[in-house]
Amino acid sequence: MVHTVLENSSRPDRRGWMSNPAPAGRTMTLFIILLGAAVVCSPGPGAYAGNNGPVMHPHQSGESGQEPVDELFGYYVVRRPGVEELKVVKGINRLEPGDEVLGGPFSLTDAQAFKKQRTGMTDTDVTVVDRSGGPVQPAEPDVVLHLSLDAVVDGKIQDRSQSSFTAVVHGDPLLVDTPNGRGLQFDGRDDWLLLPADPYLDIHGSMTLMVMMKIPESARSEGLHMIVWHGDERGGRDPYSFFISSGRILFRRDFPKTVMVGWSLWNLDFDRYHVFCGVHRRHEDIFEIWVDGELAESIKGSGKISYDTKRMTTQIGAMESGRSQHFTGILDDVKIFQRALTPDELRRESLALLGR
Ligand SMILES: [Ca+2]
Ligand SMILES: [Ca+2]
Repeated sequence: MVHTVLENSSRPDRRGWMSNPAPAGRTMTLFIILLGAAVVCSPGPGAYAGNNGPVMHPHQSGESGQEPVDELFGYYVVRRPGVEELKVVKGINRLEPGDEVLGGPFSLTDAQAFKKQRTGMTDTDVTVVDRSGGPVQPAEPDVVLHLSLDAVVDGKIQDRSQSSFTAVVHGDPLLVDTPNGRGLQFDGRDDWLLLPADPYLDIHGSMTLMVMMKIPESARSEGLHMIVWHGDERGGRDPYSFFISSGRILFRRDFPKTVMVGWSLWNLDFDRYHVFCGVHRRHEDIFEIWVDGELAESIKGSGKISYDTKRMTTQIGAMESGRSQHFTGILDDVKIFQRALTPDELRRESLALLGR
């Protein structure tokens, strides 16, 4: 069923949305069918274990300087049976039977633009519609995880990003009032959250970690406090981690050669909530720490993750499945983006969390 519909659909050329579909679209469509079939036929969440990982478009990383959008995790614009508005779907494995793919894979921004353009075309084709409505809602930039930590239901926390993950709560972190509704207070002993192994969180390229939190003054001098960790049982093989150690906040990636950027918490106002970001700009080989929307530290560093990461999980507030580095303090919001946010976006997102 999926196959029939996809075969009938055309895949517009990335550089010419308005033009007629190029002949190459046919090949691409077939490729999507094959890839789609492979994903659809694979059993359950472990589907990626035996595969070769994301397939990149060799020509998409070209002239524009934009990062490549891969077939598995890019955004697609689809017409879904029974749904009037065109839909933007993230990831080819989220296509549903009957979906007609109009374009993709795109970055989120491109997908929104494409959707808008197609919607406009349909309107003029069919009937004249007054389009003097409000401004276009800005799209949230490639966020793959957003835990607002406002509620815990049956020991679980719902992710608010398009990924719709469920985080499992371990221990008994306390729900407390925070600037953004509520947050979770971790006791530093046995409280932590587990997210599933999923390709969305298995980020190898550019990324942004963003956390709004309040930490006790003791963090200035003592202890190891894990905030966000991605890894498995192997030491020194952590694709990303964000933590406090010896009075510094650190963003680290093991390639496996470690690259780490840190910033001293010595002068931090511990009575307030702060937004910390760890950013990796792969194309520029830069690692950054941002504090409350300002660049605090940056270093040059590069590497390509050279080990298997497919079964790795993401954990909040501890590492190694809750065996070490328990976080002490309050987490209000945790966000992960699968690209490096621009300085403007970092400022805007941080200040929005801080309510300024
Ligand atoms: Ca919150
Ligand atoms: Ca506890």
